[in-house]
Amino acid sequence: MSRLVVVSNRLPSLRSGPNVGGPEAAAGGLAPAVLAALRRHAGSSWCGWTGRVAQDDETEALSQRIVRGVRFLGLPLTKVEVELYYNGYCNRTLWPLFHCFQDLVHVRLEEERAYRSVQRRFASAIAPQLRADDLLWVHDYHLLLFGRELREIGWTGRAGFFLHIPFPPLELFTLLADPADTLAALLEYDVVGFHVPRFAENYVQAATRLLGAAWDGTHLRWRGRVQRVGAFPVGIDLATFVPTPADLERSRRREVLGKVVGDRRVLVGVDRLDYTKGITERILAFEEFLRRSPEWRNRVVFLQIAAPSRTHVRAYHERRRQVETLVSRVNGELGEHDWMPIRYLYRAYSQDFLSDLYREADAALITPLRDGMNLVAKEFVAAQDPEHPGTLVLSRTAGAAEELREAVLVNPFVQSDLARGIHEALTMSESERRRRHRALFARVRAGTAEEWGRRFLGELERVGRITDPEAPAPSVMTS
Ligand code: ADQ
Repeated sequence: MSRLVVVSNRLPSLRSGPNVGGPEAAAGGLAPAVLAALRRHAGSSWCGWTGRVAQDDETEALSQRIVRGVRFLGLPLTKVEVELYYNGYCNRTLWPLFHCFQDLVHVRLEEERAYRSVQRRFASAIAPQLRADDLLWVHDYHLLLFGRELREIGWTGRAGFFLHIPFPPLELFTLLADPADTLAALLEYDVVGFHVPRFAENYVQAATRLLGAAWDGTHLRWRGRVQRVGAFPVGIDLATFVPTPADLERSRRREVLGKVVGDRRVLVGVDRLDYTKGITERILAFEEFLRRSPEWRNRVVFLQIAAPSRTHVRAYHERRRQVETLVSRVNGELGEHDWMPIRYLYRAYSQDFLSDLYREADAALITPLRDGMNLVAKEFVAAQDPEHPGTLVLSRTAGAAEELREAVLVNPFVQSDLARGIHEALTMSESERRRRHRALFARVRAGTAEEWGRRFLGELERVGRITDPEAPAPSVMTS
């Protein structure tokens, strides 16, 4: 079996010890899914930024640690790189643009240059570690150009790329300074994967319209390159969330929430604090629900947990202030001396705690404005007590909605529709909740994190680096 080399912007936080048992991510996400794949391939490595800010002359140093058979190769970034590449081009240009937040996008050529040069530096640090028959799996929007940098150094092995966020429609993608060049770089990968077909379609449309690439339903062909494009929906590690009999007993006694909310119903929201997650819109919808359905006052609590994220980017601390102002206004206007409608916590919690919380809540409000997938939705489904399941209220605009069709689907841009979803969740009969949960759980179980890695790497192993000598070499079109 080939070795697997994963490259992502950040390495997971490496903690080892008797009670931790290996590396984990501070706030869930892709790490468990990627680690499951790495452990199946002996001699594998994961390369990425350590999170440490280095001095200018330290950037060549590659740190190495081996944890449970996986080699972690850490690359430092300088202060300037963190500002221009990470806070700048990644999180002020690509993140809002790919999520269709056009008003928040800024494009600075200096930041774009830093984005290129970090990927060139990553490629030259990682290339000496690669063997010709390795499988290279590159993750996310931070590394769109990395494959081309490696090819320029001369590495010709099999390389796949997975985008964890949406790929935007053409009109938005063309706001990048050089969209055709970004696509040409992406075409250096042998397999490109997205969560759902909709994003793959956007990518194919951009490649065919801007580059003149040819599409046959599974492969793009351009200048001798043949690329497999597909949808590979990410899943979760079931064992972390599916309850044991002891978990069920505790949650039936409501050990986590009982003391805090009494016998009131609980709606829960769990997100990174990010403007794409629709937290302010959700609070406004909850307010509308309480104003329209006064019989629910003092009978329901909305618990929103928001993990700090990208705190050095202005849009994020502005959003944090907005959330805090809104929570305090709604609590002040609608609360009673013995009831706070909203409990808001700005911190990260362990997955075990979240799992208990999901199970004790009556419904989850997972209402991002846009989201590649949204793993919290799947975690909530997996954590439920099948006899007394809670209800999932989910945005139509999250990738997860393509699979989790039995959720209460809402349009997060329409406040009254969200308020309607909250009402539906709180008044749904137990038999209907059970019926929906059975269907949702079957889907979550069929598409685990492990299955996602197996499918993507299966394609990468099959396709290999095929070139197509017959393919014409169309000129670059700019429309
Ligand atoms: P994220 O935008 O981070 O991921 P999501 O998929 O929901 O979004 O993953 C978040 C993870 O962080 C979950 O595992 C969740 O449990 C955890 N988390 C969130 N809030 C937390 C908190 N307060 N404390 C502790 N843990 C918390 C990106 C894309 C998504 C895509 C994933 C994976 O934006 O669309 O689903 O990658 O591909």
